[in-house]
Amino acid sequence: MISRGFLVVLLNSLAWTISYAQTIALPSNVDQVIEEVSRAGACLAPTTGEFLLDSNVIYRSIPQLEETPAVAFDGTNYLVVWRDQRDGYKICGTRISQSGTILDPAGILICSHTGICPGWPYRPGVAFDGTNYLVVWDDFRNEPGFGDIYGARVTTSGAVLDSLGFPVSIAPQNQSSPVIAFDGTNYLVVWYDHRPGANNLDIYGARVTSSGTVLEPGDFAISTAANAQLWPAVAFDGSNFLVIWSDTRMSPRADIFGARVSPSGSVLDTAGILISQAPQNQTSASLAHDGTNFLAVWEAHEASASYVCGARVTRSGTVLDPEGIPISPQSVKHVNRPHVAFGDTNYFVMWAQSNASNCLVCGTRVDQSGVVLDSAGITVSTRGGLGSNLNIITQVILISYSYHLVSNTPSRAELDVRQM
Ligand SMILES: [Ca+2]
Repeated sequence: MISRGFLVVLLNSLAWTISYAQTIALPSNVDQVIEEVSRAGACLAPTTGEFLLDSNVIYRSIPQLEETPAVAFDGTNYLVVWRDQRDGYKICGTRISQSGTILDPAGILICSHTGICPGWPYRPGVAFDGTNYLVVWDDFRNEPGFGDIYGARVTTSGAVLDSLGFPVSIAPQNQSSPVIAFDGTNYLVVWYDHRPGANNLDIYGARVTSSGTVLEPGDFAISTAANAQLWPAVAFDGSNFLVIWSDTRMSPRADIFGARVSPSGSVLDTAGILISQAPQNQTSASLAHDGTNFLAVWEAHEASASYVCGARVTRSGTVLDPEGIPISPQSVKHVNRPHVAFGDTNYFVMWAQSNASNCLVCGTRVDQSGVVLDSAGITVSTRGGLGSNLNIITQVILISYSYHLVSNTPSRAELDVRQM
């Protein structure tokens, strides 16, 4: 029985492969599975190159979960991190080469709820600064039930430089679900924050240097609008960060708002930028930048359906698609967890969707003018889970959709994607 799963998609930029990771929860065995899919050839069914991410050594198979993965790329390898419940809660990671080799088959223990780092860590985020990775997570070491944000640097060889983890924010109340981006000098860590009190969540952030110094130990507010701002996403455009989130200031519905943050930590849009105010809820936002504009995507909920919609946002914060771009097929009535990344030419947007019998992971290219190129959707994986409960897939994360052609045939990537 597959009870829960997630997906990480890595596009191999050299060998024309897509890899994805999937948690499969079995009654007596829980392992994170990475599958590699060759993009060459007509058959792109995800059946080749399967291997266990962490099949031995410190991670014994017990009926617990791995969940909430995040991944970054260092130019040579990927670092995948996740929350692992086996033998207690911990943040684990492994490096994966572009050819799909697990470089740390024993896993990298980044933070554990026992011993040196008793923080019941959860929901990691990760980014790369050109030298090291910074992994951030929810951490409950200071007060049970009230999370803080902690971080630790991990080298490209997989060494954890901050074995205790360091606090990014230990403000009162709960700090939750950090996301992270790097601007060439510093990281910006962003999370949603319960400090105003129940039902009035806000978006906060802090910059962290490459050496692990928190530049704003007291952090700073990015949005303190009325009601709840939560589940942020962040990306950097070469000049500023854009942070977006789900926002209930016009309660009861949730809309998508954003704000730019300068590399010096100034919030440039203190009132927020309204990105989508469709009639019902907009949630689960994801964000990427194409060198010119951002593309924000989110779940757009209707009375008995949910779709993936998106909008482009300029560097100056202008929303180019205020009516929203329908991205997932309108014939598919239940989608969730969209994620977006940018390649050399187009965006790739992924989501989980359900039909009568199973869950699929599907996607489409979206060009820089906002045109959906694969309007019927591309099936990325048919192994998202069994049954029609879309909640089986708890995470779908596309981390790097960048392809570098080994020949001068740029249409090949497009064609190969279509063949999926
Ligand atoms: Ca608020």
